Amino acid sequence: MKKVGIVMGSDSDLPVIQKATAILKELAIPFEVHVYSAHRTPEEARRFSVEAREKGFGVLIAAAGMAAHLAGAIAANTTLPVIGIPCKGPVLDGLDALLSTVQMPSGIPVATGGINNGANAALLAAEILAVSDEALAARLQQKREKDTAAVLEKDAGITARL
Ligand code: RP5
Repeated sequence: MKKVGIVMGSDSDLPVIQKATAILKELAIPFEVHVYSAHRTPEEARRFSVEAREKGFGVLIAAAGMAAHLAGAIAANTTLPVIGIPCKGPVLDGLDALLSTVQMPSGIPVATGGINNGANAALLAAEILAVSDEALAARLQQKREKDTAAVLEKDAGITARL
């Protein structure tokens, strides 16, 4: 099975990444996580993305905050799909990272999710892999049904709480 490669610009992004890895574990999708920065360790970030396809990755997730060019820098060196997670920073609340990640010039796409939304990045990665993996598609469907049931359970109990 293809792996999901996760890169974060700093270990301070870990809480966002943990939301993604929890879902990948739930769906039994193999993954690797690395701390590579587009500006602090550009050579390691470049090498990882250049070698990603031959190392068995099927989708890459890149999470970074502030002037967040990591996802674009990763996408520049691979034709694997890259999902960007803009991370919330201390000054502009993640709007800086959102615009830096989502506004890729034509030719190098980055599928950008919501600010700090590690969960949706993992789900989208799973959906991409499930295009050619029937067993994973079935696990995704089961998870969707379980998540729907959890919301309906909240609906059933909401009046009693008021
Ligand atoms: C980015 O700068 C990282 O992705 C992180 O979100 C932000 C701050 O990094 P630290 O100063 O916490 O290492 O490169």
